Amino acid sequence: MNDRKILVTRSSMPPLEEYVEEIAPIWESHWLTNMGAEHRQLESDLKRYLGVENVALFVNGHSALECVLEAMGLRGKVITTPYSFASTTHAIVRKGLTPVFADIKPDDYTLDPERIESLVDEETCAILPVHVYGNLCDVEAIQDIADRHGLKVIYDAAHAFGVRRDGVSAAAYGDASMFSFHATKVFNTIEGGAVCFRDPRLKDRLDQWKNFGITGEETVEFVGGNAKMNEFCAAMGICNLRHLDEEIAKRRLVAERYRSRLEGRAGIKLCLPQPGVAQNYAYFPVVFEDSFGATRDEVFDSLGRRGVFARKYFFPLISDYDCYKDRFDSSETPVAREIASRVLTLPMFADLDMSDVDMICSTILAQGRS
Ligand code: T4K
Repeated sequence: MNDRKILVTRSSMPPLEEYVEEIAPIWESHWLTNMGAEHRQLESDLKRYLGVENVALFVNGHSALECVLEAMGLRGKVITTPYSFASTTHAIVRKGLTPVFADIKPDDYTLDPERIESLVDEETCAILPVHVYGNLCDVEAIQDIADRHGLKVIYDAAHAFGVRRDGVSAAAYGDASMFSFHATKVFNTIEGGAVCFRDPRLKDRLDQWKNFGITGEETVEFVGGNAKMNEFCAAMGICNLRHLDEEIAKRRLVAERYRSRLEGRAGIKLCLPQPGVAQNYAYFPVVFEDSFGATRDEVFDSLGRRGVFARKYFFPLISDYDCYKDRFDSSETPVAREIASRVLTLPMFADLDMSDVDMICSTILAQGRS
């Protein structure tokens, strides 16, 4: 066994000199946070990169999601997916809203529009789907349901930065989309996040919610929190954004190598590329079916013995968490429950060596029947 560890991801970082050059002016200005020059610059860089009019930056993706739910003044039930990271449901619950779980599609693991409509009632105020792994939700079908019932659509796009369909970025769909810029994401600002939104009137509200509800030097109109991105994180984002397309291109080669080794093997299910979608290759999920001959947990353990730390994103299902299991029944979302029990996300980052990809694939295939 070798001592080297291969983790599920590794943060992208710009050349050190580039970052130092970016932060050097801060030693002149002494302006460290509260919407300074780097913050303003990153907002405008993101508008250009994403092709959207409205962006608000946040200290992290989770706070961004909580803030947009609050700033929209939502009350009642929110239809969402249990197949996600804790943040998605926690944001709903922490804002005093009630999550209602709909099942996911078996091919790309995003919210199944056919499962949404029967859950809508007079208390429903919004749909909160997740572009999980960077797979785009069925945005037209979801918007259609929302329009018919007067619901808001807020996307958890934490995984979907850089994803485009027919040239249109994931940020363009619904009333708002939340992106995470956490260290583990395709594009990072160390910690950080953003909301892109349709109604420009939300901009002031979001900026005020993230700054204690302060609306003027002597006026505080809302009970807001503190969720501002600082200048050092914004500077990291400005640098990382310059290298993003190159990073995604490298991730693509890694994904293609995994695919060439694993696709078509009995019992191994991979997400299919979506038509017209330029992916960001954020994650590489593999689902192990019974015909593979080894369970997901057996594969996980065998990789661990080779120093490869894949992750079970997303297991357990959110509705099975200790804090939720008494309120929800995961058997009502059987597809999500099934995928959560069988999925493994393999190491995926721009500089992952092809020889390591080969070793990971060989280790997996050695566990299988064929
Ligand atoms: N919605 C969705 C769908 C999300 O996936 C997330 C976050 C959010 C909302 C909320 O966004 P944020 O508030 O986080 O911006 C990680 C991340 O902490 C979390 O951001 C992410 N989703 C989730 C899927 O993964 P952990 O607990 O698995 O992270 P951790 O510390 O085990 O790190 C995973 C691997 O990443 C490590 O093995 C190595 C690598 N790593 C990690 C860190 C912290 C680095 O290379 N550098 C680093 O600095 O949650």
